[in-house]
Amino acid sequence: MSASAISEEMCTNKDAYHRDGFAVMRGVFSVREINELGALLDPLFCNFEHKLSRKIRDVGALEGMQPGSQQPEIDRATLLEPGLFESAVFRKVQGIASDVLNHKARYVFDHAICKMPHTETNTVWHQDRGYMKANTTLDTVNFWIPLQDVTPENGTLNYVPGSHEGEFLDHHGDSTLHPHVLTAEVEPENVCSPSLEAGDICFHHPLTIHSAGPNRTDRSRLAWSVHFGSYGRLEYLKPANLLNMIRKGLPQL
Ligand SMILES: O=C(O)CCC(=O)C(=O)O
Repeated sequence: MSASAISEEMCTNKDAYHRDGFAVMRGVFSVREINELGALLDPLFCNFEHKLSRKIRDVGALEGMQPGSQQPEIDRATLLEPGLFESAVFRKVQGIASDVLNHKARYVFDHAICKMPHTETNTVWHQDRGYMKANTTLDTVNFWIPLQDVTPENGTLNYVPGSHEGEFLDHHGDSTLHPHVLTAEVEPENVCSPSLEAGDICFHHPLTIHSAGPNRTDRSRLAWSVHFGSYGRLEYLKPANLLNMIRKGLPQL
């Protein structure tokens, strides 16, 4: 898709984003651009069981299952492969994020999640803000970039439309989940699960409630998530968050 076609479509997408808390953009990347992204991400998942760390885990490999066999995840894949910052996908998505934020978009965070073939692992209901420290607000826009077609059968995202207008929910762990995973108690009546082709993207607000189901197909389902904000990595230290940290640190008077 050309830059001018993207900006034309952007008005509609911004309206959808503000109304629903998420938007879908179709045909953003060429096959070549998606292949370039795959060539950077795929090697990071090799020998996965030898790479485990605080940022690298398999949230589905419970009860003795082999790490890497269910839902391997890598936080800040860009630390392992800085070439991701130079990719066409990153550059285009940063441009779209600037349009959504009405401000130059700076990188805040990224993670890559692979649902292996026939994994029953769910990405449980959450708001992305649930993974932030309490009282930390991030005014980011969070992109989800699948590297192949996605449908409910292989674990596309499920969104609760309009949930970004609601409250920040309590997030907690659960004895049936990997220790990294946090979830919110929700019983949504209305869920939207967009089917996308490789080259399409979704983006959502940090308070939008979402999840993703198992992968019931023979192919793995890889997606790269990238978050952008006006303050970049300093988003965590913006004045509102610093004030909260200071308040929390002060003794009760
Ligand atoms: O890829 C997934 O399964 C979930 C991704 C997600 O929840 C996110 O990027 O916010």
